[in-house]
Amino acid sequence: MKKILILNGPNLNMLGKRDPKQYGSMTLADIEALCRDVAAEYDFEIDFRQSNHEGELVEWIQQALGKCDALMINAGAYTHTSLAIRDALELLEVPIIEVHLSDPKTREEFRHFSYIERLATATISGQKDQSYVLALKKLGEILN
Ligand code: DHK
Repeated sequence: MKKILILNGPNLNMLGKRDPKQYGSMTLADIEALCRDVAAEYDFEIDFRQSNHEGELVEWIQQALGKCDALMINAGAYTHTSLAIRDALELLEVPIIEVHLSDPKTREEFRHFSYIERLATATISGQKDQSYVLALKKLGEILN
C-alpha cells in the first residue's frame, strides 16, 4: 500500500467559513473524507494533516523523509512566503503535488509566486475540492 502524506497549511481549518467563490463550501473534514474515498480506489494509505504553524509543517515534511511514497501539499498562504517549507520539500525524493482550491495565478498579484511550484511534479489548482481529487488521480497515474 502506497503512503501519501497530505499537508494543509494555515486557515484551511476554516474552510466552510472562507469565501466559497474561491474555496468552495466544503469543510476540511469533508475534503479529508473525499480524499479517503478516492485513496481507497487506488489502494493508497493517506495521512491527512493541517497546521497553522510554518515550523510544524516543516517538521512534518522532515519526518516524512523515507516514510511516504508521495506528498500532496496545500501550503495556503505559506505557498507564497515560505522558503523554509520549500527547503524542507527539497529533501524529499518522492513526487510532490502542489494543490490549491482556488487559482492563485488569477487572483491578487501577491499570490502569483509559489515557492513550491518548481519542486512539484504537478500543480493542481482552481477546482475547489476537486483539486484534491485530481491530485490523487495524478498520483494514481504516477505511482500505480
Ligand atoms: C489557500 C490559501 O489559504 C491562500 O493563501 C492561497 C490557497 C490559495 C488555495 O487556493 O487553496 O493563496
